[in-house]
Amino acid sequence: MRFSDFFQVSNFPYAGKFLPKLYNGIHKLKNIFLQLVCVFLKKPLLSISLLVFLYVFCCRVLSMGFLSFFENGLLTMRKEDILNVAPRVLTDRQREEYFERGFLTITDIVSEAWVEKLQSTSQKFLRASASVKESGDTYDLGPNHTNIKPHVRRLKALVDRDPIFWDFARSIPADIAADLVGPDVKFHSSKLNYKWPGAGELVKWHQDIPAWPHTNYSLVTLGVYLEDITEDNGPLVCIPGSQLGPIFSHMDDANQWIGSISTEDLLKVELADGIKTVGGAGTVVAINCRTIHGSGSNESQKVRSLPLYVYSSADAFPWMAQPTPTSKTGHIVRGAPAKLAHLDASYCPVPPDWEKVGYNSIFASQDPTKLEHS
Ligand SMILES: O=C(O)CCC(=O)C(=O)O
Repeated sequence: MRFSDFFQVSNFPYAGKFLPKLYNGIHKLKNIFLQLVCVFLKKPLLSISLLVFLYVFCCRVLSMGFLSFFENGLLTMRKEDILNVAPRVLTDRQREEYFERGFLTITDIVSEAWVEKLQSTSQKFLRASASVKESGDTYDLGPNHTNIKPHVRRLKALVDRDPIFWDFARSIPADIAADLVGPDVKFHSSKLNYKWPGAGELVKWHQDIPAWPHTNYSLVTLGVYLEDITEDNGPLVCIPGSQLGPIFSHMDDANQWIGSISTEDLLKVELADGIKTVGGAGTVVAINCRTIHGSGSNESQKVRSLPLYVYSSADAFPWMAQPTPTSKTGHIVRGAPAKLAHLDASYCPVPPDWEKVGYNSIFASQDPTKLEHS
């Protein structure tokens, strides 16, 4: 009796219909397998390469989880859509580099006239800080601040401090943002970080998005160097490709915000790959909100002043209270407001409720006595 005849005569109720189909399926699979074996014997090199590729692909998908593989590899930032629109100020190569590495150093982009205006407005606020004794809405003061020697770590909500800062936000940085997030650009926030000689201030490794999570990861921070920045006066340091990796928690074991990535998580990051973004006054460093970055201490004799402006695509919306809102947050600075929200499918750690706990600055959140810079 043949195997198929057995099904015909069986008493099993579905034997007549179902089991012969199963038998045929097995038979076809067997044929496919035999054909594959033939191909393997005829073209062993090609077959081995294919198997190795499949093995590596499966390992990667399994180790990342299916969702994060697709979200990190395919779905974030809608790179192709953005690159399909003609750039305003960047080259295609620069835009490609931003998407590949998660950051971009753009030299000679801000005019000397703008650098001078920003510098003199910043100086005005440093002089005015002499009469300020503690941190508040305008200043984050360091421990060495006196009325004779300022130690301002941050000028907060920059665009609300002086119209010059808002005029600048709507000029060249908005064009750069349009080239990196798409033609419809929304202003998010701004601040000016100072690094004083000898103050030993480092900004520890962190990502920006955990402080202000949004529906997508288009957000870009544009840092504008107001002085010539070399390797020793506190340049921003970025880890290439880290925008495609996980978003790390910036809380400690007691679930308190620490504004930096834990020592344990940093073991998973190639810190040695960090690139110091140097350049003359007027250089802009664009950093994607997922890119791991930080900065070393200022070993020079002069203060380093760094205005930072954050933009998103118009279709990115915050899903928690914002830590550093300004009166201009949400303004469309290029293109049109969004009619649809864009959501990148991803997990993102939930920050503290800033409306309840308040936010001072990254310097106040991080403990500068414990440093993980490589
Ligand atoms: O001021 C710096 O060097 C780093 C700034 C920064 O990354 C931040 O404030 O998030």
